[in-house]
Amino acid sequence: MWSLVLFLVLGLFGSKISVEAANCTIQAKGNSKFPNDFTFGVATSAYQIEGGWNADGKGLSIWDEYTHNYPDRIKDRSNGDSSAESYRLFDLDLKALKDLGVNQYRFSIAWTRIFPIGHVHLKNQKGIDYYNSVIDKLLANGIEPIVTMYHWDMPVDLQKFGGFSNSQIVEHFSNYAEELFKLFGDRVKIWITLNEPHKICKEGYGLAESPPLIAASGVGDYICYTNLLKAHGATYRLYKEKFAKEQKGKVGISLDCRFYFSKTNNTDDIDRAMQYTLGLLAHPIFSKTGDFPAIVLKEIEKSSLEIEGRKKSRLPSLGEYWTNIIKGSADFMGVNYYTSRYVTPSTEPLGENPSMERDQNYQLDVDPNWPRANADWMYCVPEGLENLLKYIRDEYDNVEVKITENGWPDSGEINDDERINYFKSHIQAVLNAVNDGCNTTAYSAWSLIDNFEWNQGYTMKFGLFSVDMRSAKKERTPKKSALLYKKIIETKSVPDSV
Ligand code: PNW
Repeated sequence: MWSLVLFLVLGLFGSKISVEAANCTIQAKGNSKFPNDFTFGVATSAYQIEGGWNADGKGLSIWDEYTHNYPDRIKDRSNGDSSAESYRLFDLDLKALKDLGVNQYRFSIAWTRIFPIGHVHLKNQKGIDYYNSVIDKLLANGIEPIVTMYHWDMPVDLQKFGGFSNSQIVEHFSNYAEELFKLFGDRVKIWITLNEPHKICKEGYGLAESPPLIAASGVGDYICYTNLLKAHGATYRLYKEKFAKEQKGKVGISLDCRFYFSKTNNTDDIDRAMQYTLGLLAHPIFSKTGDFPAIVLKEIEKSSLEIEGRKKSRLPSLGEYWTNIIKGSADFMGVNYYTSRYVTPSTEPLGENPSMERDQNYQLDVDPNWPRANADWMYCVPEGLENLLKYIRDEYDNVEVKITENGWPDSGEINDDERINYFKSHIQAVLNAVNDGCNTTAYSAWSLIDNFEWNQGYTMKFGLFSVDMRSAKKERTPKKSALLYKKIIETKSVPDSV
């Protein structure tokens, strides 16, 4: 609220806001130190760092297949075949983690490294050995593992049957998760089922921007959300029934979300955009009533029946059984925050009919004074993170939040001052939110090392450590931001200078 008012006031004096925003800063409010039990770490994902795409019996994932079959779709025609080679060189990552002094490390397990065809009856011991060794080395160094079960690398053999568009994925995923609990749950106490359902469903099953390349916006993405929510819910219930008592861990999910500002400070517009993005996943899991947000259910049903003449809503019903399984199915909310937008309702129908864009029917834009990164989607908006955490506090009963990703892309500079400004302002935004009663308990920066940035290949870097992808040794070299982050972790506060 405050920042919205502030923004409006500053908006009247254009010159002032450009100074504020161009520096990518935020005003500090309250206590200058994080609580003692607040933890800091870094995050990565398997396909982006491991390499060893076919090493030691690993099976194929949709990202192996996609990068091999469609090299033109990757900006520099690269792939994750070897990338930073963490499968072979995890000790270099461990050293970097120790140098930073992190409390936790969030990494993901490649499903096909342990179960080459996705089904759990075929196990690959070498893959199990690798993750056992990663987990044991982390723990031996006092670093808590946060394990993501799925960061976009669906086994090809399961994609053949539709991946998240086939409800059988619910059983496959929960079987996989059960094996992970059995194999690693004695030592792993923080689990994340799925990374960024929005990106999985919207880009993979709606816009065909990433594998499995399904172009069915407004239909395929909604089917994907439904199956994905069920897979998550079933996994959570399984953990509670079979493992929680003995293993005493927590299970959550990482949701990607931006904050939406309104130029006219219209809170209904803000809330509607939040419900169509964060709410689509968060409402079924974290609200008291469960199910998709009421406004989304109502509007999509109306368009489907009245405008398109369908028999039922394009947004599949979760039904009472699944609504209850999914409701309350997380011990914490993982939040991946990168940037924000302004939202303005459109007077004309937008996009194709049907499409998610048409359902949402709002225009998105940015403030010209927000500093932009070398990515067309990425602007530095720390107020967005503070507002997002406050929105979650108010909307979802102050559920525990762990920030599981937050970071800034550039071209790989060692003197990465832009990244430094981004981290300083965003970690300050988190502190402001904590000072304002938000139950945020952990922060993981994206990312430990430079890695394969999906369709952007190696042209866009997010690492605190640089990796020369062409060298055989793949040394990890700390950037200036690594020194800053080390200081933040040590002091649990945001320093004025590095
Ligand atoms: C994350 N946004 O996705 C992914 O989880 C990572 O694997 C990836 O490397 C990282 O972002 C950087 O791209 C997001 O526009 C990308 O708000 C963009 C947004 C959110 C999440």
